[in-house]
Amino acid sequence: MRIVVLAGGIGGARFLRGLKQAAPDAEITVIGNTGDDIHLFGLKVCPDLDTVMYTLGGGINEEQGWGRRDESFTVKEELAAYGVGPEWFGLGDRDFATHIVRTQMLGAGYPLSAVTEALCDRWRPGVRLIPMSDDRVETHVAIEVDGERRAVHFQEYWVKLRASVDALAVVPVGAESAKPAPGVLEALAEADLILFPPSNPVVSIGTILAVPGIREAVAAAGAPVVGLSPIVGDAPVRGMADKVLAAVGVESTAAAVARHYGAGLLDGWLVDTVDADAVADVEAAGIRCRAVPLMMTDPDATAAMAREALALAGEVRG
Ligand code: FO1
Repeated sequence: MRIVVLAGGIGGARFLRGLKQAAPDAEITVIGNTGDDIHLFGLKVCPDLDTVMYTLGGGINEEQGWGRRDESFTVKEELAAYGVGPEWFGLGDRDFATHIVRTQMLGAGYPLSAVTEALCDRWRPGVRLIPMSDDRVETHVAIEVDGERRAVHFQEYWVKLRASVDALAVVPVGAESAKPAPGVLEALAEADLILFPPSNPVVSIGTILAVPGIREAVAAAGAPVVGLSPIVGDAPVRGMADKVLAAVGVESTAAAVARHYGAGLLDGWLVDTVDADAVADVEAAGIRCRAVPLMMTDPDATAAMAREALALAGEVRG
């Protein structure tokens, strides 16, 4: 069975671990968000691609959900000693090696998709990880500080500011002229199932869908499209998704996110049992909906969620 997953960072990566457990024989292709990418110290950092690669490859810092386990920060300390910032983004020594290899290969002319494939040769994530595009796309957030409006890089908004100020707009800079990376459209066309994991619907899945051709390919795909709500009980399970949802005028509820994607994209939507009252609303929008436990408390719970998504896909396909 060929499954394609549009994934962002932590939520998407954790879900993929459960999906692999639930469907061990499936051929899984992950279309990874690159809007979070940031250039630091002359290096290109791809947080969402690395979170998927490290999580499925066994190198992730489990508590954080990002970065490497058994990490040290000597290089970071030395950079700070030179007064070279930013200090608010925690790059560890082991993680630096990934960014050095990536930047070296990009500098040698390899596209990001080839670089990602090479990095995955080491990590063996057990899925095919393709960036949404080989072209540069960077999500910027418009905020207002001291009465003046300015745009900050997503990572500055997310990590430095902790999303403490309202996001007035979220802009995937460069998306309009980006092309899907090689293999992305083919994977969507050939998929037996397309999944939207509980990633951020705006800055992760929304950014992937903003690359011209990808939203259309998902909508036109013969495969059923099933999503899992990242919002449980009117609040994001993790992160500050509600902040960026507000920026695009979507209220922070499981039903609102389903409607945001729309019946043109989604065939099925899973909400958590606490949001069972949202099922009728989602079904009224033309999207088949079921209420099941959606907390990824451990790999078995996540695998159960993935099985529910597979079951719902069978229902809508039927
Ligand atoms: N998130 C934080 O909250 N603080 C950090 O210092 C931080 C550093 C970092 C370094 C590498 C990397 O791949 C991810 C990192 N993240 C950090 C997480 C990152 O902001 C998020 O994973 C995504 O961009 C949003 O999903």
